[in-house]
Amino acid sequence: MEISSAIFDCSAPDLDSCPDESLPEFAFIGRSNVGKSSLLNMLAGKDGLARTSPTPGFTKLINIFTMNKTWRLVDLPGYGFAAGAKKDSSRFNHAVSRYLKQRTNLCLVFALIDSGLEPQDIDLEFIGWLARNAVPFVLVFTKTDKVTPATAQANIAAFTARIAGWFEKLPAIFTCSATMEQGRRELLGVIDEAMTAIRAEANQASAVPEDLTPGRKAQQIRKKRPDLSRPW
Ligand SMILES: Nc1nc2c(ncn2[C@@H]2O[C@H](COP(=O)(O)OP(=O)(O)OP(=O)(O)O)[C@@H](O)[C@H]2O)c(=O)[nH]1
Ligand SMILES: [Mg+2]
Repeated sequence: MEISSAIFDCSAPDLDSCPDESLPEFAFIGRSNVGKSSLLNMLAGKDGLARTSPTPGFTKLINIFTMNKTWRLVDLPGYGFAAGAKKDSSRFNHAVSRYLKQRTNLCLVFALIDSGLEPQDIDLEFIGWLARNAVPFVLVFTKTDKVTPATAQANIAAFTARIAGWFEKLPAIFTCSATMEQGRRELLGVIDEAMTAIRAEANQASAVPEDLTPGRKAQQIRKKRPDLSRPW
């Protein structure tokens, strides 16, 4: 998929300040500093679109970008970093939790994990939370340029072994390096596939038989999250 336009929409402090739910959204989540904003820029093909920093906890708002005028990328604040000393560092932003649980046009989450680290409790805990809340996600192991392929593979295998029992079918796994532009085609492919499925769903909805009562018709075409049994 080509990205012909990538535009910053807004920074929202909470769910209620997010724009209307008219466009499908794909969001990046993961520990502070894992590379969410960098990956967003790499997919958008636009350096500096989302602001990146070596300082953990840099992204503090829900930052929303519109791609090709038809779908959005959403850069979320990370978890695992607390600016206030007394805050529980494993708690992630309340706004992020509401966004992930309630945003009806949220199509898919890219859950980012550092490929250079052995499984971290905080990531395992977060993936468990996504699973319990039925948030559709794929796993993306980041910064592959910083480690040998063997190390990355060992860390990925160890991580998936820890979470395997939580799912009937493991979520899809991808790797990426924003520095080397690795993984771009595959991740844009996931979005492309999701958009195709959404369009097909919309077409089906518009083919709802005319003889239904208006209430039933509305029920059938109401926006809903995509079916979790999709191939990814
Ligand atoms: N070597 C390498 N460095 C990366 C990669 N992706 C991100 N970084 C660096 O990691 C640091 C954090 O990147 P960000 O994209 O800001 O991370 P983030 O997850 O958005 O961080 P927060 O907003 O703080 O949650 C920056 O210094 C990036 O340059 C990568 O693929 N390879
Ligand atoms: Mg960021």
